[in-house]
Amino acid sequence: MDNSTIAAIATPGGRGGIGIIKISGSQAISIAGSIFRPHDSSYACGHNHSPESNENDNGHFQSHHLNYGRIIDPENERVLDEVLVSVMKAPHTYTKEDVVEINAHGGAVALQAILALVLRRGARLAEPGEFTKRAFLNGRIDLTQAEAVIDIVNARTEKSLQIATAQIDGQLRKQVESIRERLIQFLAHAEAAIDFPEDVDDIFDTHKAAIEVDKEVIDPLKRLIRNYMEAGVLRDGLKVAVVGKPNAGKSSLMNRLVQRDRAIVTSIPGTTRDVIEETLNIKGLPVIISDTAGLHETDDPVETLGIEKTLEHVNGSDLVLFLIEAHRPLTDVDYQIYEKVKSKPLIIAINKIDLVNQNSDAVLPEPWAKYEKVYTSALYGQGMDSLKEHIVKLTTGENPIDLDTIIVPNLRHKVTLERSLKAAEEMVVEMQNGTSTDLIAIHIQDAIDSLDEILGINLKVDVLDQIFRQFCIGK
Ligand SMILES: Nc1nc2c(ncn2[C@@H]2O[C@H](COP(=O)(O)OP(=O)(O)OP(=O)(O)O)[C@@H](O)[C@H]2O)c(=O)[nH]1
Ligand SMILES: [Mg+2]
Repeated sequence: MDNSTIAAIATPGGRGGIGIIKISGSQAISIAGSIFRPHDSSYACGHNHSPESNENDNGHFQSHHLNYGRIIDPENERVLDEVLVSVMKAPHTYTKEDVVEINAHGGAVALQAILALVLRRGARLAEPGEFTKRAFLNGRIDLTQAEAVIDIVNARTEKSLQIATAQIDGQLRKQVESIRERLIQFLAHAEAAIDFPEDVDDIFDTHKAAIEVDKEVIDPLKRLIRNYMEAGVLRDGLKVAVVGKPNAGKSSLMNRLVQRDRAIVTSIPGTTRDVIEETLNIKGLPVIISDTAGLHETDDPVETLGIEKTLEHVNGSDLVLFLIEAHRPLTDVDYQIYEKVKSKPLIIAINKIDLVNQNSDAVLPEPWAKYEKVYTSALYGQGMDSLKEHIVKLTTGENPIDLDTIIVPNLRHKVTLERSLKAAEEMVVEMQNGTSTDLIAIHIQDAIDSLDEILGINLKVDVLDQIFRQFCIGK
């Protein structure tokens, strides 16, 4: 493993009250010691504070304490910022290496200057995710926990954060390990049967094993994969496309939901040309809503492009909000749009309800009746709560999943679990057919190998790099 000392700005860019520079590695403390001058000797454990004499002075800081002082460039004695420095000695740190965090107050320019100084003193700029990668390589966390760090950073709402935090406890690892453990037992039996073919029936009862694999391997794998599907929208956001004919009130509805004038509204049909996206939080559910161009036949090339984009968006969405007008009969255009969206989870919003007798029940064609419908007035804000309730209900069902207990794999895990499941299913078929034990053993090994990828056992370097590249710098 690379044992260089790494450093990065750990706080997001832009203006902020404080910014943090993180340094990790065997030289972290000596580098920090060489550029830090304590404000008051009482903070500094009685050491000499001339920067030169602090060079490589590991005893200069108290571990797990905040040290108050200034960062000084030893080459020219220039003060870069007033800081609080925390020093955490290995192994009880995030990376299991010596870690120093410099809390600076002077804004982005001062942060960059301090980072440049730290790099000049011998550290190297950390790659994205490198701190977490070291925590993994040094055995402090397993790969599923490392990946949960990415999810926590990217969490869009409290619910997605809750899911990611459960993963950091190592729940997924425990489940995967227990399935893997069971597969290893089957493999041991299969291999014994290969070694002693004359006793194969005593050693390895394949019919009994098939039933056990079904219950103890296939079922739990399927459950984990299903959790990914169900909780996926909580993590990644639910994509809702608002569609309807020109002037139906799509942009008005979008603006209502996000509570600001995000999209242009006019009484001229064909106002919206490009797809406009916004994220909002509906009862903890992250929703990415997109307002689209009104769908209809047109010769206008710009509008045609907008319509093509709309249809692409419909395909990629999790749910479609189909707007029709309450005060006018349905037109051919409405029917054409319906044909394009009917295979999607759908909510029909009967908009402009303020223009008709409020109690009138819109008469919709028979096949449309099976979809949820809501009456809205995007102009006056009527029906918005009901619309939000329908969106949540359609997404999480009547019995929302219990976020406290659910174990949710990420996409990488899900793909790998599916591979393991496929191998397990093939294994069961071979067991039931009583085919050669060698073939069964190969499938068991395949199923184990896939689970190893989740746990980070024997993982190829490029896979590891790919995982950690999703992080931001400083994490
Ligand atoms: N009375 C009434 N008028 C509405 C309602 N919703 C939208 N409108 C009006 O309908 C017109 C069109 O609204 P938009 O929100 O621009 O409609 P759109 O579906 O985005 O239209 P395009 O972008 O052209 O496809 C505007 O004059 C709105 O004020 C509503 O609930 N009631
Ligand atoms: Mg519009």
